[in-house]
Parts: sequence; structure tokens; C-alpha cells
Amino acid sequence: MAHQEAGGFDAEGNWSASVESDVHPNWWLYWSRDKDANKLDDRLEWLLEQPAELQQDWWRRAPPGSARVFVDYDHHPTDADVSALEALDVEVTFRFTYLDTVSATAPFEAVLDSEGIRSLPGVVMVEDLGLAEPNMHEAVPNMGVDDVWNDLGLDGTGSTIAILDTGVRGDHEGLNDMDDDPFTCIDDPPDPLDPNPDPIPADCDPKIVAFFDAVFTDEEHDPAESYDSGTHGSHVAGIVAGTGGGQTDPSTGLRYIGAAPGAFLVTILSCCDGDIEDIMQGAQWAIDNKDRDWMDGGHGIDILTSSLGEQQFETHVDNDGNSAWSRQMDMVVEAGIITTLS
Ligand SMILES: [Ca+2]
Ligand SMILES: [Ca+2]
Ligand SMILES: [Ca+2]
Ligand SMILES: [Ca+2]
Repeated sequence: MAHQEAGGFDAEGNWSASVESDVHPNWWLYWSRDKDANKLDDRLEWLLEQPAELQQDWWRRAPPGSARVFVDYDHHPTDADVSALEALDVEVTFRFTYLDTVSATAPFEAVLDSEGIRSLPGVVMVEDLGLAEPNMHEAVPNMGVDDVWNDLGLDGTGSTIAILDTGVRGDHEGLNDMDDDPFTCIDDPPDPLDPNPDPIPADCDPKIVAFFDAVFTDEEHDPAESYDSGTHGSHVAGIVAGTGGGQTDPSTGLRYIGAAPGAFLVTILSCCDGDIEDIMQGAQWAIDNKDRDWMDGGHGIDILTSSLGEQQFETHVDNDGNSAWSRQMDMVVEAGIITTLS
């Protein structure tokens, strides 16, 4: 039977088409992380030989004796494929919509045994699923941003930018609204000298228009509840789209204004209390919501920026752009979202 489209047969022998971009055809055949071509990520093979303490520190969401892995297929994995994994005591923790991949917690034997995961129909690779880490994001004062503001009149107004990071503090003065005026739609602002003012109504021009948590709840929340599980995401969001409220530069007194102060923000909390599955889940949520109208303003997602990356190890195994993480970010680009990773 000839099939023109990319894909393969699932565990029950049914044809399933690939959902991946054709920029990575048969990537597993020449992946730089599987130099010995045994369908096992060489980093994973190295980790499986390390002391248990190191393994448990790396695979924080796995019990001792199990690893966190991506299982990659030549087709989009089906319910039958998931059942076949479960029969090997492999627990599937996430099924990617835009990758031919699931993430899972797998006993070492199921990874190593030639009768294990790699023997299942259509499995082309077992990848290590490690930690993510924030990368330092240098604020460049001379990006030429003020020329764009002054000469072109562009300050981000009308665009929506997703921050895939540790979360964003929605209560920060530089991120809590669009105009740094807490009374934007209040005709009669409270007297600042009144010791017992009436409860102040919420401002009506929030900057953050959506908030998805891929780490702790795997759910969308009220954007007013957006918070930062660390500090990195708020820092990045300030550089991207801060309005300038809050601290000023102690030496010059100038406000810290981001590159696109007029832009709305979508915050995706995806790091770093779990593993890289959360970042990829957050990226999938961005693709799924790229055309949505946000109730508080803005439309869809025009740009996604992330300063998160795969954590590297003592053995540096180069990422040639074919890891599950890289392929997922390519799918964000394919979805029409301008994507910056730095
Ligand atoms: Ca290998
Ligand atoms: Ca403000
Ligand atoms: Ca305001
Ligand atoms: Ca998650």
C-alpha cells in the first residue's frame, strides 16, 4: 500500500499521518545526539550510567529507577500507541498535538531493553527529557529601539506578545496597566489624602490579557492572577513591554521602558519547577490560542519570546535543531507566530 504523505502504522496496524513540519524529514536518521544510531539519545544513554543521585536530580518528576523521556514516532501517536507504552509500565504524561511525540516516565528496562519501547511499531527515537533553565537575557540599551519609536512611531500598540517563562508579576507597576495611570477609567479618583478612601475599583486597561500555567495547575487562569514563580519572567517582560512604572535608574532618574510598551502581554508560566515538558506544553497552548480574542484587549498572539532553554550537562551534546524541544519551537514558527529564543 503506497502512502504519499509522511506517517506510519500504529500499534494496531492502522495508518496514522505525521503532524510534523516537513523541515525535519526523517530527522532521526541523522540526529547528532544519536551518533551510534541505536534509537537512543546518547545523552540519555550517558545519564542511565550515572549514579542514582544525579539521575534523580535530573529526572525530578520520575521515581528512582525511571527516566523522563520523549518517545518519538514516524507517525502521530494514537491511543493504541499509548496503550502499548502502558503495557510496558511506561506512564505517558503529555501527548503533543503538533509533534509525533509523547512525553513519558519510563522504567530504565523499558528504555534499554531491545524488546522495550524501541521495539514498538513506528518508534524512531527515545530522547532524554531533562530540565529547563532560564538563560540570562541581556538588556541591550542600544538596540535602536528609540529610533523605531521616534522615526516609525511603532511602540507595540496593537500587538500581543506571549512571554514563555517563569511567569510574570501582574502587580508590578511597569506591567500592571498600559498607561501607568491607576485611574484610567475613573472620572472621580479618590482623594490621596483621604485616610479612609472608598474601595478603589480595578483599573480598566490591563497589559496582561491572558495567563496560562503549564507547571502547577496545567490550566488557564484569570490574567489578573498572573504571577512570577521566580523573577526571570518579569524581568524579560519588562524588557519586552514594560511601561516604565516602578523603579527608575538610580543614577539618571530615567524610567525603565520596554521595547514595546504599547503591546499586550500573554503570560505562560512554564519554568522551572518541573521539566522541559512544561515549556513545550506552554508552546502548544500558544499555538492553540494564536487567533483568540482576549476579553481584556488584544487579539491572538503575534510574537512569542522565550529565554528558556534545555539545560546542558557535563557532557555537552550539541543540539542540531532536531530535539523535541527544537521541533516544538519550529511548530510555533510554522503556526505564524514570530518567535524569539535568546
Ligand atoms: Ca545512541
Ligand atoms: Ca502601571
Ligand atoms: Ca491605567
Ligand atoms: Ca505541565
